[in-house]
Amino acid sequence: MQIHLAIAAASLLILVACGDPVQPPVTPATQPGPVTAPAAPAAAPTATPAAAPAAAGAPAAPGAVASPATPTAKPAAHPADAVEFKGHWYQVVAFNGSTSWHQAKEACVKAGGHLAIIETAEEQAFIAKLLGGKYAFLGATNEKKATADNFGDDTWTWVDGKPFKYTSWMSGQPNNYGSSENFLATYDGGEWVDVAVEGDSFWMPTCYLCEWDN
Ligand SMILES: [Ca+2]
Ligand SMILES: [Ca+2]
Repeated sequence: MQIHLAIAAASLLILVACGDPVQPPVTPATQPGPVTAPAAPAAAPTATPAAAPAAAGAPAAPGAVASPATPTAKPAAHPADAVEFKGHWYQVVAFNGSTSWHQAKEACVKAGGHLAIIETAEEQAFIAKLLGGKYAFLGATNEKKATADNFGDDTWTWVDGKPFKYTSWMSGQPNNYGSSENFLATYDGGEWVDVAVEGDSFWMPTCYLCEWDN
């Protein structure tokens, strides 16, 4: 009886040893090498130019490197038939009947530009040639500042608010004839005269000159 018990106890010890219930579990931290996500598959092959139709425009010439669009480029404001000089664009707009300087000013603004602002001798020479002797309104006035005996250069401002720096007055002008000449215009050779808002018997406008800065 005691022998049987001893054998049973020994068998139990063997079973316990073989079961090995206290063996420390293998933790992931002890696994050799980090577990990483499977590598992303290689990018799908891009479509060949032949398979991808051009989105717009003519296809690039073979070997040509497509240049990216310039995001800062502003769409042109000037009409297609305006004339360019040093990055500015000009158009002589003729009219029949009476048109006031204010109407001319508004028309240029409505067209996306402004009555011409002449800032250099080069620009003056250009517009004189463009006008070809036509009597045109230009973009300056002294109507806000003028008085009967105050019509000097220092009272004139351009439509953008800047004071005169360069001037191209005709000899004897401005003279504020009749105390009502508060608007800038051109004479035969493109030189400047001060005129009445709709012209008068001495000077009648036949056009105005619009300018666009792009
Ligand atoms: Ca100008
Ligand atoms: Ca005058």
